[in-house]
Amino acid sequence: MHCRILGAPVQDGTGRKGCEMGPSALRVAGLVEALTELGNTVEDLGAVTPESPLPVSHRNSVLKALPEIAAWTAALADAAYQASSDAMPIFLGGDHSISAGTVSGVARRAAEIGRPLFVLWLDAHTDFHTLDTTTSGNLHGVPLAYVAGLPGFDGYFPAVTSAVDPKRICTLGIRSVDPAERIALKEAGVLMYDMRAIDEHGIAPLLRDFLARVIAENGMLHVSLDVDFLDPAIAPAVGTTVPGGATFREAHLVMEMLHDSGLVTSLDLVELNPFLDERGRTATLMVDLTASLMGRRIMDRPTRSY
Ligand code: 4U7
Ligand code: MN
Ligand code: MN
Ligand code: MN
Repeated sequence: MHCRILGAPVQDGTGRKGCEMGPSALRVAGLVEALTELGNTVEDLGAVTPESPLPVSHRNSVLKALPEIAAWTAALADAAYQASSDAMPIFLGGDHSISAGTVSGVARRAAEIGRPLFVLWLDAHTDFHTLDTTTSGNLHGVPLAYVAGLPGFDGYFPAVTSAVDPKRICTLGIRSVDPAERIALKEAGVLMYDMRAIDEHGIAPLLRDFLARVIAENGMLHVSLDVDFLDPAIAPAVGTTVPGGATFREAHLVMEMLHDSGLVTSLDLVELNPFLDERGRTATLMVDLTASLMGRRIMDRPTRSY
């Protein structure tokens, strides 16, 4: 596989500083080396440059850094579209607001190729607020609603040229959903596997069902991995910890199954806040999970043939 690494040192989408250092920490933890060792070729394109923010005001007065995040979204959408022409882009956040740009860019690419784009959202949260419904004002809580084409972003964020069909979105690991998101998710028909579903059924059959849907439609698959998908006990370096997250093995199993499926065409590694880490353990775990997604395995056999 040919991988293109793009840094997105964005932190204005959260209430807390530090995500700007995410791309550096992932590089220091050996991301490029791990990918290369697995036989991939890697092109590190460095950091994406945001466009200049244009002043805007919005009726929701709690919104933070709207011009800045809109400017990043435009630049990242372009970069993602370019980088996905003939390689697998890996986007290093930065907070989760970067996915407004990365997913819309790869969605434009998928539309051009003529294949549907599916999105696997690995997160404690659903990030399904609109600019009107967010009560925290932190724009890392809106990217999934934006790429799904929900109304209210027009005139603030770049127009979405190819929205992702909400029925092709699967959120996995969910354990924190705000009331407005709950309503919007149901209305849109997003596939939601919360932590209870994982507890009751095990994570493998849930993921297998979703992957079967991607295969059935010959889809492309974007994976967006938020650090807070993981249990805070194993991944402390995130501003929005929620107890009861995915275990070490659940997370690796997801990545191993994704590798064996051969379906993943792009990846976000987001929300890592190195300032909150303990001796680099979260950065290292994110790199190890990426390695599992790219083919590192315990024994030399697939987890299941697809
Ligand atoms: B993340 C939240 F209120 N929903 O809107 C909000 F719970 O990218 C959290 O998943 C958003 O980390 C979390 O602020 C965004 C909150
Ligand atoms: Mn998130
Ligand atoms: Mn989250
Ligand atoms: Mn978070």
